[in-house]
Parts: sequence; C-alpha cells; structure tokens
Amino acid sequence: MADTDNYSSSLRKPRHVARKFQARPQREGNGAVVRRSIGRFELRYFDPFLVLDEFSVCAPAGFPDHPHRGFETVTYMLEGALTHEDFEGHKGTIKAGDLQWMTAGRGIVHSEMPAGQGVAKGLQLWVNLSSRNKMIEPKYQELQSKDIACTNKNGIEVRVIAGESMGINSPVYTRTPTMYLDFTLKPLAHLCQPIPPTWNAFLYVLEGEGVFGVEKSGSIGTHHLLLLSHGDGLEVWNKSVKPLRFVLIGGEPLGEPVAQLGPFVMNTEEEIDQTINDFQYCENGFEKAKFWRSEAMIASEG
Ligand code: FJE
Ligand code: FE
Repeated sequence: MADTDNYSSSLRKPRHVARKFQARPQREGNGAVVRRSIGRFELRYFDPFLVLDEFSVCAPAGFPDHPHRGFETVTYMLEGALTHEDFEGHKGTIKAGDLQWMTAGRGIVHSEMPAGQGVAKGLQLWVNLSSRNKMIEPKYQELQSKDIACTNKNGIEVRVIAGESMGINSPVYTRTPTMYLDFTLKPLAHLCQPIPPTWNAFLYVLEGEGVFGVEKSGSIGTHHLLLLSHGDGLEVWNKSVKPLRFVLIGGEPLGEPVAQLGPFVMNTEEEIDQTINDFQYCENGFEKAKFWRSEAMIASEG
C-alpha cells in the first residue's frame, strides 16, 4: 500500500494540536476588519510565518497605498474580489478561489482594495524571507481559481496552493520552502497528510468543525488557529454532519533573528533604520514611490 495513502494511517509520529488560538475581529488598514492569528501579541512569530489575517472588507474600506520589504504576502480569496495595483504599474483583480503570491523583496508599494460593492473575504499570509532573499527583486505569482491544482478522493477535496498533496503538485515557487493546502472533508471523511518533520505547521478552520491530530479529542470550529507539534504528518476526522474546510500551512523555519517595523521585516535594527531611510528618500528599491499614488487613492480624493 502506498505510504501516501490518505485513508489508513501511515504516520510514524502524528502531529497533535500544541496550541489553539481563537482569532477575533480587529480593525486594520483603512476601516477593514481582520481576524489576526499569527502576528498578534501572544503569537508574534511562528517561523517562517509573520502574519495570518482572515480579512473581510467592503468599499470604501481597504488597504490603500502602503509599502512592504523583506517578506512575501500570500493572498488567497474566499469570497468577492480584490483589486491590487503597485508602483511598477502591476495591476489586477483577484476573485474567489484565486491566489496572489507576492514576493515584496527589496520593496513594493501597493494598494489592495475591494473590487465593486460586495464584501471581499480571504486569507493573507506573510511568509518571511531568509537574509539572502530579503533584498531580491519583487515578483508576482498569480493563479486563477481554474489553474489551482485540485483533486477529490475518498470524500476529501484538496486545492494545492503550494507544495504537494494526494499526488498533486502546485506550480508556485516558494523561496522559503512552504506548503499551503486547502482541504474540504465531507462528513465521515478521514485525512492523513504527510508534513516534513522539521517544518513548523499550523491549520486554520474556515468552515464546519473537525477533530485534529488525536481521534478522541474534541471538535474545533471556525476562526481557530491550531499550531501543530512536531511529527511527520497530520490526521483529521470530520465527525460532523457538515463539510469541514480548513487550510494546512507549513514551512521550513529560517532560524534567523527578526527585526520588524510594521510592513518592514529585516534581521537587524540597523537594517530597519536603513529601510525607513530608503522609504523616506525613495531609494534602494523605493525609487518609484516618489511620484506614485494608486488610482484608488486618486479616485477617493476626487
Ligand atoms: C496593514 C501594514 C500592512 N492585513 N490582509 C500595516 F501591510 C497592512 C495590510 C494588511 C492586509 C492587506 C490585505 Cl489585502 C489583507 C491584510 C494587513 O495591508 F493593514 C497595516 N496596518
Ligand atoms: Fe500589502
């Protein structure tokens, strides 16, 4: 029997839930609401992950012109649509099921605003970059919903945002090795997903409720973040009568010092001071910030 079989347990050391956090709504950006799990006070950093926000935003609220340096933002849409535009002229709209994997590298200034009148919901994950990648050229990897690899077996549907699951691979290149899987389990379905043993991994529940790690443990529902212990994979059971949807995310820890000032994430305070300087004087990657404002910003000011 294949050792990736997701039906019978094939794990030597299953991971269990080490810590559980409930993500409560808070204000961010300009009138937007996020449920922040990673990145809040009690959970500053889960190497290599800096932030996980479940966002919900309706015009005119949004995330107008702001910078990033030193990490990647991964925006995965759940509902509605989000328009982004940056100071290089890169612009587009991502819709439910679409993905934008943005490597900010040395610098991006952009705006992220809901498209049209409905609510835009999704997840935004910030993945840290290693010191050797912090100052690379910015890059986008964008996938429409129809181009995201997915498969369906034994009551389990998986959409592979990054990494590999159930024999399916994502085309996304992750500079910091990362897995990002969106699972939906029908009632009675049982999942057994391998995870590289040295990686940090967590999951976030989007719909329904599930039993994670240990079969006899209690069910956990929406807006909960579960940090997993070390081990070679995760087992999940849907013992409810509704579908269970969650994302499972893992990454190789960088093991480097983190110096953060909001959307700037470097290794040392000196590098943060340099970044403030670069941003203020539009240098070292922020040149194009000098005369740029987003169309969204211009429109809102009339
Ligand atoms: C922000 C720096 C930021 N969570 N979820 C500071 F980068 C942001 C920011 C976001 C964001 C954007 C989207 Cl589309 C989704 C997000 C933070 O843009 F709000 C502050 N205060
Ligand atoms: Fe941003």
